[in-house]
Amino acid sequence: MSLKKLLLAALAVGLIGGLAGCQKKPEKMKIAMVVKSLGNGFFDAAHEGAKEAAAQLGNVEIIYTGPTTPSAEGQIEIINSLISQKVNAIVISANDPNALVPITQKAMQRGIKVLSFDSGLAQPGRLMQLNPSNAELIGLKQVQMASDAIGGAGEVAILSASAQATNQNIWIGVMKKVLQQPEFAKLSLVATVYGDDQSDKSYREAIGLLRANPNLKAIIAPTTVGINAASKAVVDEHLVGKVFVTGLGLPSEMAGHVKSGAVKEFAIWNPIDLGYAATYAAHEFVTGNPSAKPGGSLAIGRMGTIAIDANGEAALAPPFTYNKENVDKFSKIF
Ligand code: RAM
Repeated sequence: MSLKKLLLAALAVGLIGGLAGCQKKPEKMKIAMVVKSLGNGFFDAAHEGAKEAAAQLGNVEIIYTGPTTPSAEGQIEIINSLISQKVNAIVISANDPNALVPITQKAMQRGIKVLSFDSGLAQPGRLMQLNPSNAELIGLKQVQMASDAIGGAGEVAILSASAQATNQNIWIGVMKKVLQQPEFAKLSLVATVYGDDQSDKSYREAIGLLRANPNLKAIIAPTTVGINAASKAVVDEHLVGKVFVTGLGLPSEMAGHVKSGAVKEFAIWNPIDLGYAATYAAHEFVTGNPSAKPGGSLAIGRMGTIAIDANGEAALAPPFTYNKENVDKFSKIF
């Protein structure tokens, strides 16, 4: 090669290299996970799953956020700030099915893909709702566990999360229907109270239930925060063996209560898988997968494929039951 050609070649390489150097690295896809409130072990586990999915997908950043107490107002403020940050997607566990719709619609108008998971948004406010499992199954399971714990007869009460929570309200609706079935005719629901997914309020509400209802036999808490607080209340009031707690709990938080005898059985799905699947689903909507729509289906990494129904809802696996035989094993996972 002549000196001239060599110089030209060097110039070309330099130019191309220089141009490449000016080019920005592709931006990371930003997926915000907005939870009901921070400090809830259930959502910490969902966050683990979101991070696992992000690592597998590559080039995804998870922004994990939520209010300090589970309120719609707190989530509205957070969504406003996520709109300014121009995130690509929001996956939210909603504190209210309707109050958040105007703000999530605003987000969607700005091109942000909004999905709800765990606790749903009303259909006009989101593109998809990812349910952990089938609501009918979750409701029936909890009544069945309460009935089994107390020999099929007696007074039961519900200690829920916040009064507007979409998911708990759907399950409570199912439980009330199930209680009408002849099989559960000897169970009577005497009260439904709300601990707002706050440990201290849930504990106070549980103590209130126990003192106001001396014949109470079971507390059903369809919330991981509530079931933990209610179990502690039963122990503190010296009612182990007289009142049984059941519902939805995390094995890591419930192992001690199973051992104390306050709880015989409880159930839950895998919250890590729920956060993982929600993140994959959001990714599919952002990348514009044509089957990311009602009636379509989505590939969700190690969890296979899920179908989206005509209402834009999808559901994962049935809840799993925990008792003294298996709680220790699972308490190491979530
Ligand atoms: C609490 C939250 C969450 C619910 C679980 C079972 O952590 O209320 O939304 O799915 O309980």
